[in-house]
Amino acid sequence: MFTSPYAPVVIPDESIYDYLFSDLTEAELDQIAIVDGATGAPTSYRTLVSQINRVAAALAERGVAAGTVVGLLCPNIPAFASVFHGILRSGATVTTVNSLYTPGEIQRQLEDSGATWLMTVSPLLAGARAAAHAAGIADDRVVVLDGAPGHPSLADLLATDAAVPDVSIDSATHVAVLPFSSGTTGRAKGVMLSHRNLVANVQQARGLVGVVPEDRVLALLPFFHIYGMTVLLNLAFKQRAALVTMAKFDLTEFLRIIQDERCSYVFIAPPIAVALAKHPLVDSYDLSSVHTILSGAAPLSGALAEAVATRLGCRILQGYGMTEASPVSHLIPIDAPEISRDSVGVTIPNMDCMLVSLETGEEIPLPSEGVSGPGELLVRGPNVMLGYLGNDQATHETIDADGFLHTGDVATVNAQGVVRIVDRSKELIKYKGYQIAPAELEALLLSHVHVADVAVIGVQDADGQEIPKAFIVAVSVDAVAAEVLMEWVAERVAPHKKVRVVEFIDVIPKSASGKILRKDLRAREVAGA
Ligand code: 4UU
Repeated sequence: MFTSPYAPVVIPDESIYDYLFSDLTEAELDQIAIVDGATGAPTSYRTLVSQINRVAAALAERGVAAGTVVGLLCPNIPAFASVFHGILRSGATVTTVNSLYTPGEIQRQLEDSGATWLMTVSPLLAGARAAAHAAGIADDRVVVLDGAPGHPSLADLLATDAAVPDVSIDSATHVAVLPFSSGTTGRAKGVMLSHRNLVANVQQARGLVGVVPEDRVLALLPFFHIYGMTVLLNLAFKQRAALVTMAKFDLTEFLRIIQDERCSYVFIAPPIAVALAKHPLVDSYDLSSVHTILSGAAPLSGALAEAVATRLGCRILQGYGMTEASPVSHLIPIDAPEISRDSVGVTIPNMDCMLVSLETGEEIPLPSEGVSGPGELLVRGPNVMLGYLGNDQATHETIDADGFLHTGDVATVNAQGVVRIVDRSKELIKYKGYQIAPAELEALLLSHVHVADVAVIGVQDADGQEIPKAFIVAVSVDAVAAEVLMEWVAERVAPHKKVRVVEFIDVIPKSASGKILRKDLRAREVAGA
């Protein structure tokens, strides 16, 4: 076993609201909490906290309470912060939905999470309403933040004069959020994260991330995903920094906002590093305000990290984690230039780790010098989820009797405790840092009349980024063109889940028990390349 080189931190036993906002000083209340990147409009901590409390009061007045699950389908706009924390303050649970989801995908998450309310914005209303109706949620429980006829709006909620509900939250057991993740196998499942999980992860990571009150943090990564939720929405507020929101990625707008809003700390996923290293547009903007970039959610090569740091004249860090760990478990700390940018840094405080051999399941010892052999990374700590909602089997397959979360990632560790992610043993595919569950695409493709069998794996594109590829057994030779199948899938899934390469194959390699042998397909892919 190995642990953090840092001393443990104290994790307060309180709700995420109390942890983040209850001790704001008068001076801090006047600071800017969040800026709308599109318009430059600022919101102070005072206004933010007031809105959170009024949303909580208005929801409680309408019967929302502990046990209620509220879906939140909203891009990164300042109002996200008010309603996200308002829902939590009411004692209810938030399930954050990817704002690019199709109506079918939204409906599935609403149903799987047991949501009885949905909050969204008017540009997403058509799909949101269709999904809500299909999931049995009536219009008076579909809040349209910016207003729409027949629906409550954020202004309606803020107009309440009801008192903030007095909810008692047992932080260790009260489910705060239900983000969805496929984990090591199968389809997306609701990940039960408690208030304590969320508090813990900010407390564990904040010192190493090093965001300070003076920072202006670019909030481009979506708040609905655990990276944006913990590291932007929660950690930046705890540090009393200002978040600058960006609702959707566009390179020109990204560069303009950094320049005009003088952003100092930018959190990214690796594809943005590719753009920052290579794109000519980058030279047309003044990015001198940026002192640090942190990349996470997918592998970042050391060479790419160096290229970004050199071009921008800033520091680059890498973080690693997963939804099931709230998410952070490893970070390159802000003040550790000696740690290789090829690595994901060291274990954060209050966590234990272990590497186990993929072949034997035996523990791989921490080397006294040099680097260990590769093994599956297991992590344990106060940020590890309570479990998957309504799926004890998946929970027990993922968290073992000793409390270790099996990440499905293959890592090495050196004598200094620096961890490198070298491979992935689970099914999961990451496209631009977003999850794709192969099982979901396989089930969809199998429902196509011309598809007899299918397996989907992640392969690398020319920039070294991961894309999903489908190996397809057609019902008959030349039954269907690859483009037709890709188009058919694209019409049914969120853009990040599109199948980007198709190869027809005679038979899908499977084990005796019928499991797809993904490693054989990966080996075939590597041999082909
Ligand atoms: C190689 O993507 C995330 C969490 C991202 C995160 C965590 C801590 C970003 C910054 C930070 O400081 O969660 P999920 O659940 O969407 O995806 C989890 C999976 C991991 O199991 C791993 O396979 O995403 C992959 N992953 C990484 N892989 C996440 N970060 C990395 C990384 N290198 N740095």
